[in-house]
Amino acid sequence: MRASRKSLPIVVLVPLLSVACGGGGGADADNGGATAAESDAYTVPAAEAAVITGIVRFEGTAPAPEPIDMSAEPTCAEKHAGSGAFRTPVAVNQNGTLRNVFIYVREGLPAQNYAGRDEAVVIDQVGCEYTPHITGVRTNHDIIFRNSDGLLHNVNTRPQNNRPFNISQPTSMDAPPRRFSQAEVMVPIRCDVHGWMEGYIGVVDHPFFAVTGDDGSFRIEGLPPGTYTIEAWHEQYGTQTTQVTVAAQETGQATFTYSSDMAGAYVPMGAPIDPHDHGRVASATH
Ligand SMILES: [Cu+2]
Repeated sequence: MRASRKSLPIVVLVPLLSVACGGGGGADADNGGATAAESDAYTVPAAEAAVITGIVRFEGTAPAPEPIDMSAEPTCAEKHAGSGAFRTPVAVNQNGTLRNVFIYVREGLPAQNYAGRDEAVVIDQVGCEYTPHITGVRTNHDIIFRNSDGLLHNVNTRPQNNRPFNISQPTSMDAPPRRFSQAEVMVPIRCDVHGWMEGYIGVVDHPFFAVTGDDGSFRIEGLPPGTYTIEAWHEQYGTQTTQVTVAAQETGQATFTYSSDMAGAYVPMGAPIDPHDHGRVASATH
């Protein structure tokens, strides 16, 4: 439905993008486009900018990591020598928090072309795993798929609202940058050669997102003052949302708690995201 309404601008954009990506100077052409977009990007003034920080806790007993048999790929198996290779969809940190949770502003953001997070994100294939496992990226920003293993991988993306692509990477290389034009949480990526390889990309049309790491915390800064719906997404335990109101220069807190009881939760994939508070913009009360 949405696609048909936007068909005109897309028709104009696609030839430009394909020229930019297809030519030998693809990276330069893309950067040129990004620079033009960045020049009118909006940075929330320091006197107004707010921060939302938080932590993702985990309660209960984490499921045991599943060993991966990489014996068919000695190059990858060697990279896991000693520790072994495991699937860890539930990655619990030492401090009882949950790693690999995608956190983002889902609602409440005044519509703007926000500055920030403009650098290309790199998703590497190392030891027959995606690194990072969970990646956040802005719409129309570069994603570089890297193969550091020197053996055949392919990157098979399965978006529902974006154009899918499937890149074959026969040896160590960087693929030309790819982009998603529509916000979508999440886009799964798989390798058809190695069935255990899986990752997820959160695509949002603003820079206010994070992925929890080794301490389960996150920090989203440079926000306009406002009331936001913050969503947490986990690949096995689904999504949770919370509302946080922040005033200028204030730091708000958001805490999420997942538990082992949530096994079998509904995990949304491909949800289109329109995070903006259109009413607020229309009334121009800012
Ligand atoms: Cu692979």
